[in-house]
Amino acid sequence: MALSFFSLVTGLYVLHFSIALILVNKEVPQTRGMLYPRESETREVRSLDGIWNFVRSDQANPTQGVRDEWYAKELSKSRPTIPMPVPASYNDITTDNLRDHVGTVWYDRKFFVPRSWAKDQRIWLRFGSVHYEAYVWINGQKVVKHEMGHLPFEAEVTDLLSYGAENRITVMCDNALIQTTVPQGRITEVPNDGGMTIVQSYTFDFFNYAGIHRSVHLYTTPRTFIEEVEVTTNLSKDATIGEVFYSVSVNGSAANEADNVLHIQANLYDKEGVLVANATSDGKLGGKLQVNQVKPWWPYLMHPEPGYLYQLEIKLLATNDELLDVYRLKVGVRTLSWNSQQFLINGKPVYFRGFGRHEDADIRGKGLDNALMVRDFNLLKWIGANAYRTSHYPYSEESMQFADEHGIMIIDECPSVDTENYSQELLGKHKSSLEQLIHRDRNHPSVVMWSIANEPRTGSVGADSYFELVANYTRSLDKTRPITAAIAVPNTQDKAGRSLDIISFNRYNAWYSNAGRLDMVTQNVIDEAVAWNKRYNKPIIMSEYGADTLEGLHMQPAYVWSEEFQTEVFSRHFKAFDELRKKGWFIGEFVWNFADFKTAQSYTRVGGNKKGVFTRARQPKAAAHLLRKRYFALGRDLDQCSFPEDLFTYIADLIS
Ligand code: GCB
Repeated sequence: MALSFFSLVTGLYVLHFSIALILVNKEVPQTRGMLYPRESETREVRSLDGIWNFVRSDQANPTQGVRDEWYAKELSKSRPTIPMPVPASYNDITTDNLRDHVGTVWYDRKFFVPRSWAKDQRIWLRFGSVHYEAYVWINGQKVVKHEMGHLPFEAEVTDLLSYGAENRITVMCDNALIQTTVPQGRITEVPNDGGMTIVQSYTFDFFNYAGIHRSVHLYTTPRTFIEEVEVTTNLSKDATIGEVFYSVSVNGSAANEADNVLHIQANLYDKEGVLVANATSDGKLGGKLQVNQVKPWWPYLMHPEPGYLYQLEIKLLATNDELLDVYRLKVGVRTLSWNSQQFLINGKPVYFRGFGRHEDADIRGKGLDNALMVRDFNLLKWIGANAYRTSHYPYSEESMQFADEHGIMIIDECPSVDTENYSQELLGKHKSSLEQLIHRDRNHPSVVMWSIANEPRTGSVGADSYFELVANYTRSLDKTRPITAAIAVPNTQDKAGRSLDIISFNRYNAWYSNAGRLDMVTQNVIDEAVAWNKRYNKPIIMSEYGADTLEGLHMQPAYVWSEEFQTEVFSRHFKAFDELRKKGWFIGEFVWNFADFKTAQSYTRVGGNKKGVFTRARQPKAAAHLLRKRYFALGRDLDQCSFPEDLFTYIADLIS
């Protein structure tokens, strides 16, 4: 049978097919350490954020700086520099065409290291994220190289620093995306008016902002220190007793001394700072804390006190009880479970009402911005959302901590978007992106699901084995959370759904299909969700729907791009969702998008993607008010939350 199949296909097809078949499950590097930098009685943290010096390489000669050793001295000695804020994307800072630069750019700055840091401790340099690839030098010495945006990396720099003296850090950042990066892109040489030029293209629909996107820290640890903490939690059936399982790894010489039996003292404090549980570890540096009368972690609007967090204090002690290191982190006690119909938190079925989002803003691009983050969470709560997907890459660690505090559930997505041209190399990078993501985010109670890709080409040859390997790998790293992917191919063509726990689908009825036809939304949404469920017998989420909307454009009757149209498109979807909710397996609705965002230039985008419910400046469009009424109505119906006083505007006492 195989023979006759092969004889029917072309040589190229056979080659592709066999490449797909020989994908193997190779090991990927495992992340170590990388605890979020926090001060304690044994640790100091210093920020290197601020204005750095910046040079762009000649696009036609991206490796010149490495060959000419620009890192060996101040950048300004090699090239004229310009000031560049860190953290920020560099693209929208200047008034020239830096926005569209392809290839490498360089940053440097000087900093002092205090004399006191020379004493018996270790110093680490940590980046929250650099997009896409980073090479780092300290005082001209190579420190670390990291590929993959949106994820942290660090290296020990103890022996490279000058103590009580000035030091220099140099970073080269490369934004080029090719077919084996995550996400994928293409670099081509194209004729322009002056000869030839390098062009970066990609199929995904957001601007490829680049640079040092998140904070840069130096931090100290003792010689022997807490390198990793992993926490999982459990609740008794009646939700009165909580269990916190912790496991710690230690790095340092004391850990290797035969006569030194290191142990952990773990203390758990409630919000008021009262000690509610403590334990001393076994020889494996792990153990369990039991919390009576526990306050579980609940999502926003599912409980009067959402986002309840305890503080876990981990003390590393030597045999003689000498205190070696202390690290503290917040812990939410909750359980997750799922079956072919439902997703449950603390035993209660969840209905997700949320958004796909982007880290995106005017001027700073994808740079970490606390003002924007706090504003966004205020808007999420104002509108009554209980969840968002980190479409289409990991968001800042600070925002994950904020989601924990505020009870916002996260579908945590790796940076694989529009995945195609499956290859062994891509598979390795894709798995690594998930490994780094899970290592970073595994302790966040807000993270309730992993999304292994957005709109992968799951109808293509090889997609089945590729996604089976990616999903199984993800499961091997974390069995406590379900796995999804946001799929856009028709369900009849999809080959990845069988490897997922929850099916998410993206569809733009009345926009990309049947543009303008508001009468062609509701039934299509119902039919497609039913078809996905029939095919896989798994819970279904609509992970994207929406319509581009230019704020201030009004048209009655509704017409594409107007505020009326977006409002109507939402309303037609709501009707479908309510029908689907009755079926028991439809578990969530996510609008695309929370806010307008920047894309590559194209004739389909006016200044970017305008499907936001909020403008890029984070002000509501008309549809935001409608969505708010729905999300709170769902909250009241499903979770007995109360309505905000200003949810309905008084019209007349004739209408109630
Ligand atoms: C999608 C993509 C998202 C796009 C959106 C759109 O399906 O997942 O990244 O921005 O459609 O607006 O086209």
